[in-house]
Amino acid sequence: MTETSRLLIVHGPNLNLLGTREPGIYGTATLDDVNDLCRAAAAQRGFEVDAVQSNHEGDLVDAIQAARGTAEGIVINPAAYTHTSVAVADALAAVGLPVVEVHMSNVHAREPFRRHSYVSPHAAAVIAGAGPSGYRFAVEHLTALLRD
Ligand code: CA2
Repeated sequence: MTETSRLLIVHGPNLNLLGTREPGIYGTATLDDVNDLCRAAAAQRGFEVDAVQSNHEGDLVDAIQAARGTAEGIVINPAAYTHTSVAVADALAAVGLPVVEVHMSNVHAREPFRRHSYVSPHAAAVIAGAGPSGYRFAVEHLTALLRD
């Protein structure tokens, strides 16, 4: 464990719109609400949280690479890049930190293209369909992995 006991929360494209559009699929919580939820869950377990959101694939890769040495684990909702990005998957593999992948919607009950994830092979766990609470479950699982 590093001295800082930090987690990195990574949010992919369009998740900055949370709480403003498509509440039927993604709920009414904003991205700030989700980050607060992550911070609260992490704090209960003695961890701090850095959160990043980007609509740009390379920025997500940069953030994941930068986690080496600053974070002990990563919670990521890669959003649409889940289904398309070898670059995000390679960055997660390269950084070598434990990863929990989160999707607020149940990607397996939607369009077929959402059933494939380039990220899942690099994840210790995948949580889908639990809405914003999925992030809390992810933080709980990741901190348990890191503590045990
Ligand atoms: O269920 C999830 O969390 C997803 O990762 C969300 C992605 C989607 O491409 C994945 O297949 C599943 C889309 C994120 C878009 O977020 C929005 C939020 C509010 C309004 C519009 C889009």
